[in-house]
Amino acid sequence: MRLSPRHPRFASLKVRATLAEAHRQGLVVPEGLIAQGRGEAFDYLLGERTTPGAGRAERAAAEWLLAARHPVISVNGNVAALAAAEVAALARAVPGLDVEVNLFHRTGSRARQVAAALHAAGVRRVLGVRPTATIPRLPSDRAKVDRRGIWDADVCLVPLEDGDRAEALRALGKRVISVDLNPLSRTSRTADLPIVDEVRRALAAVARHAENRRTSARPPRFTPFDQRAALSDALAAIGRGIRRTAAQRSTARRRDRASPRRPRGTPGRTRRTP
Ligand code: PTJ
Repeated sequence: MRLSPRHPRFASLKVRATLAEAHRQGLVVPEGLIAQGRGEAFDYLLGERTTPGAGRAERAAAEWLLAARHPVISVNGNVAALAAAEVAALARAVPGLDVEVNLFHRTGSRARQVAAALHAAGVRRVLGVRPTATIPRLPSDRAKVDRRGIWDADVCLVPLEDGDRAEALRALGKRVISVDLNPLSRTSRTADLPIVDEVRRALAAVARHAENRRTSARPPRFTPFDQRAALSDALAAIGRGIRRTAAQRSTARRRDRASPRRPRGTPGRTRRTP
């Protein structure tokens, strides 16, 4: 299907086409398309832009990644399909950041496909293709990790995660930074530092902040982050967006009632068809 750049929803349609193609190639699972739909709905409600609250979380995330002993980003099929270039930019901006494949619907061939997408985007070393450790008390394949990566990490950045693993990582004493457009998800509520933003915008912003931060003389540190306030901010942004749209709609309705528009192509009085 050809997409016209003049279509008002071109950007969103392009993302869908990218994911659908990645699904046909086996990189993205069908469940990944459902996840994207859920994410899109929240993004729509958030105004499809980075809210000030998400911006603050992205700045703090850059600081935490730079302060970490061993930061790791976990990459699944959706993230590889949508944001491989942003993952590569982040790996360049944060020295010592390891990039690890981690899949909920794991097969060897999907793990290799994710790694290939990351290499093609410029990530030099990709861990997790052949897992060497298992996170205890986690019944899904997400438990399979790399001893040199997530297993050893003190800070894990987990875009499009599931709540179970976020909990399991925290139980191991790791700091968890999530990226999830749903402020109500268990992942967002479990993470120490939830970023409620679209994954490409979020990773690009964290990379930008990390680049800028590296030139400062002040050593990076684990600045305190108010997780609950961040989630309340996101919910408030959704509420404001809905109220604003509702107000615009009722103003338009009042205007229409005051001066009703004539149907197109009917100058003067309209004739009723018998
Ligand atoms: O590749 P796999 O096998 O590891 O599977 C990946 C998926 C995404 C299918 C798997 O992790 C999954 O089922 O995730 P969930 O439980 O559906 O959660 C995904 C979360 O990410 C949801 O809360 C969505 O709102 C959110 N989300 C979806 N798309 C985006 C997003 N958040 C940010 N940016 C997006 N583009």
